[in-house]
Amino acid sequence: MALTIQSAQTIFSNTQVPSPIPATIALFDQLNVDDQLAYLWYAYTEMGKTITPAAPGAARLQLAEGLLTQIKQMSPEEQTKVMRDLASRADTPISRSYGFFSVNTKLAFWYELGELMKQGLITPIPVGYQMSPGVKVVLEATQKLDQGQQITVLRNTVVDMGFDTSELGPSSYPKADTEPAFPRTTPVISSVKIDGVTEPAVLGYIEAMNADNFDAAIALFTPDGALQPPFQKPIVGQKAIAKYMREEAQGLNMMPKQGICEVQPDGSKQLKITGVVQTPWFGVNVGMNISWRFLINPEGKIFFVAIDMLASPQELMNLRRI
Ligand code: 45D
Repeated sequence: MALTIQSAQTIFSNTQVPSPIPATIALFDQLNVDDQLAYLWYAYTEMGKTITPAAPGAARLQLAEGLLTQIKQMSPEEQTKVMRDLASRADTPISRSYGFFSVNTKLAFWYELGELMKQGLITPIPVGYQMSPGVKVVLEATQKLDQGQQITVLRNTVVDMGFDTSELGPSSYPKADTEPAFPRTTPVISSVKIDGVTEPAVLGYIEAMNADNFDAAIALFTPDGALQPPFQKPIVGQKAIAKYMREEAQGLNMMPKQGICEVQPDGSKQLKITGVVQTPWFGVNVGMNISWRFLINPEGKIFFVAIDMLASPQELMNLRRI
């Protein structure tokens, strides 16, 4: 029987618990634009009391510099309009340029805006803004999340801002191959040990990812293989996965802890592994509880892997099918 991505997506689905992250983002989506900006500002500054992202490197900031320079020169009213346009995904030149940024450049752009706000060079919240009760509801929902989930909410809202450029064709902005590298914060883990798992493709995958060796990781996939990031559709094919990894998987520390492996009648294997991932933005200060669900074909190649954010630390133990 041929493996399909559709059936692969459902492996171990009965061990999964719905994540509170989409529920929080759904509440956020219902806010009006000013409330969204205010929510993000409060959430970011509140979070900043315990954890702050690492400053993006100069090479990364340079990609956002053109926009930042323009915004710095604007009046407070114009600055507010730019932020409203970004949050409402309006079709403006700035909102388009932002839409072409990679995920990490979008984050770097907002990081720098935040710094400029602290220095008083940019207005954080529209003048005369009055908070609506809805903002409090979303803030309270956010406080119940763990830190890994909170930074995921922030990241996803930042990614969704700006004009949707996916239908516009390529832009002149540097992307993919020219993505600046993230410096690694902790030493590379050279030998991977996962309780209950000896599958070479899985161990090799983690080892390669922890060294940013994406070519080695990609070589473990079948040509039609797929990778499904949290809350996203599967990315299909080695080339597309490689591009995604260069853009979004640099500098991640992956620390799988335990897993199970079930061999199927056709010789394929289904594995579920849970553990912790650290992003270079927050280093060792924030651990994200995640799972990997692998489908390995009878030849030992990765046909499918899904990465899911866990709802709670208890879910790290949710490996067996009921
Ligand atoms: O004024 O095996 C606001 C894959 C607006 C690869 C702001 C993976 C208001 C395969 C925006 C709030 C990648 C899928 C200011 C594994 C305002 C694989 C500023 C998983 C100033 C395991 C906000 C990787 C700012 C994972 C600056 C799960 C916010 C990675 C900054 C997860 C937020 C990474 C930042 C995450 C968030 C990174 C920097 C969740 C970073 C989050």
